[in-house]
Amino acid sequence: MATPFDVRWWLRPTVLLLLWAGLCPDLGRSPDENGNRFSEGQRPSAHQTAEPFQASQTKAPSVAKVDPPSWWAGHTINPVRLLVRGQNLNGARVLSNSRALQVSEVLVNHAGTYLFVNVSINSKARPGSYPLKLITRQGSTTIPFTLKASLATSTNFQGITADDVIYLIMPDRFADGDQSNNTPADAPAAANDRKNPRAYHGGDLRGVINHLPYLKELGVTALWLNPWYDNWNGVNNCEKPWCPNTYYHGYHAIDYYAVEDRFGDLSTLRELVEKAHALGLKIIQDQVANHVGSRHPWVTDPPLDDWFHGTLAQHTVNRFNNSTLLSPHANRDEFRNTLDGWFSDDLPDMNQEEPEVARYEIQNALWWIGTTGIDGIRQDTIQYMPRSFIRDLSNALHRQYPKMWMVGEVFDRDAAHTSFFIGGHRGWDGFDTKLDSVFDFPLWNASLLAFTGKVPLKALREQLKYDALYPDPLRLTVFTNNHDTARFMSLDGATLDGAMMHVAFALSVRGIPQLYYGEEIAMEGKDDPDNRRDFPGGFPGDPRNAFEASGRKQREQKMYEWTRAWLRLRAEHPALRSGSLIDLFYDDDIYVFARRYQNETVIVAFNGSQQEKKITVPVSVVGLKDGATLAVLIGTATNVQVVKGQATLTLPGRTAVAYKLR
Ligand SMILES: [Ca+2]
Ligand SMILES: [Ca+2]
Ligand SMILES: [Ca+2]
Repeated sequence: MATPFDVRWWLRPTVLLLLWAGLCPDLGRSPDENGNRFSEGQRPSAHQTAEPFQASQTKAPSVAKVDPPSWWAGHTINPVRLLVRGQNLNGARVLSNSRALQVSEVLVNHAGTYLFVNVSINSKARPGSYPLKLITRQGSTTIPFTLKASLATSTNFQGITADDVIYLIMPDRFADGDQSNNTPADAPAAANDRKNPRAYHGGDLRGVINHLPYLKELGVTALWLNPWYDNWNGVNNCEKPWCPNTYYHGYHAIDYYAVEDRFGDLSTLRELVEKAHALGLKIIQDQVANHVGSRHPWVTDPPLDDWFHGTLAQHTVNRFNNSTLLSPHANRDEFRNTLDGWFSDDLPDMNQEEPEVARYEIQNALWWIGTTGIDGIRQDTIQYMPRSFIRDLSNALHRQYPKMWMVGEVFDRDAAHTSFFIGGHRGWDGFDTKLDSVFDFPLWNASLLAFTGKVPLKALREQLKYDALYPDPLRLTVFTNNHDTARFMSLDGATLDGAMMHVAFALSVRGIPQLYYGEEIAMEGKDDPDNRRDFPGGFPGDPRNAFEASGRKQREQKMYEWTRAWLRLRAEHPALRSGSLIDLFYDDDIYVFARRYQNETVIVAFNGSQQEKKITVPVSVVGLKDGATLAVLIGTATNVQVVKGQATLTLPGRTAVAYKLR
């Protein structure tokens, strides 16, 4: 297992190289230059430039790509380590022409196709172009590199708290704001087909920008977009029911440093962040450090032999035996399969225990934040990466951006499992992941079951008691649905009033709520990809526009107004955002809790039965005195007087009511 005391870790070739390098006074000390000076016999690593390969190298070097292409002076990561992709790089030396940059620790792979180099940036260096020179015996070329001015910390990198409500957008399915990007030159016509739920539909960043006022008016405060990394533009064909398909969802990156060309470009993304911030909306990037797409150039030509766990031809596939990640009694083979197995045959698993991979991915996370000004990260499939890496990534984010926030997807319905991954406490393995938040899959599951009538309402309270496992339950991300789960309205037992209670619960219980696009108009959709339907009115030629009241059906409008009302209530009452949660009443049909913060108390009541219910709730336990009035904030109920420390609430069937002490 990946513990800090694992002897195998220290026997890894790269670690040996770094240890050895640290003992060698000659390495990394030259101010302007540091090539590979070691004879092959000295190099314990398989990654070093190999002299025998140089003999067969007859052509001049060339550079095709530099990751990252830019960095900042005064950054907490200094030196930054560049990964340069090219040809004929064996034996390369790298030179800096400027005193602002110093290069060291060059490493080239066997094939001469990748070069790593450290670049130390003088803290007083000014923004601008700082090309590096790459020289081999066969010739020389340039490594383009720039220093950027830092974005303002007062308006960017704000992090996410319980004062926020997140709205998840699948960019391809929300709104098409730029039809000119729908047919890239290298894409077959079948890749863009609104009749195929697995093809691109044309949605993009411009579409999100165009609808920022709609989102502001709805009342959410942060947008999480599914990945905007560049994905392959082609179409997969096969004889299976899921073909033809595309990577419209964005989870198969072919370039960790590029924006999907169908969604826009880096300047469109920056425009989105700036315009969102101007409206008080934050932006959350979906990052996927666990794996890349099988069309990534690394897959046929990896930068290092251990860059991935296995190869396209030979790898294990994750059996998703997630409990082996939690259990101290898991056997090594099962544990390693869950960490190292490919998420699917076309999602090569990154090896974060290779220090070069970890460093690459941490820099990549920070590059996106610094370049775009985003406020948070949603980290995909986070549990399938070593807990030491989650910690190192979290620490690196907070070191540079103190408010930065990352939520991890730990898709599991057991709170013992999800709580193991949130930061703020050490697991049995000695690790504190420092992870800011995890999605509350256990509570999502309980809410779906309760509000579709499959379990009694007290099941909500029975789930919430396991908040005892979390260092701070207010940091959980409570969600109603996401792009991987069937929409509420398409579940067995779903009704509009059930969906309304499900949303009201997420917006009033402890934690940071997250809604899924279209939920505010009660969109339907079974499992993936049916749960990713186009937002009505977001696309050219749509028969109606549900972004406007006039384009909504009656039930859509009812859901919209309800959702907006609860969002406003949450914004107006600190108790609903930051308050402690106190159970007041729970049985098969009813759940009533109070949220208390400083002098404010809000009481929220859910009646899951068809009948009106009259219940007596002990409100003296939350400090309400006789003669006080509980005033209705939302819901069709009447104000109530507190008598003898109790309040008798009359709750209409199948709805939620919120009260406030007056
Ligand atoms: Ca488009
Ligand atoms: Ca693309
Ligand atoms: Ca993994």
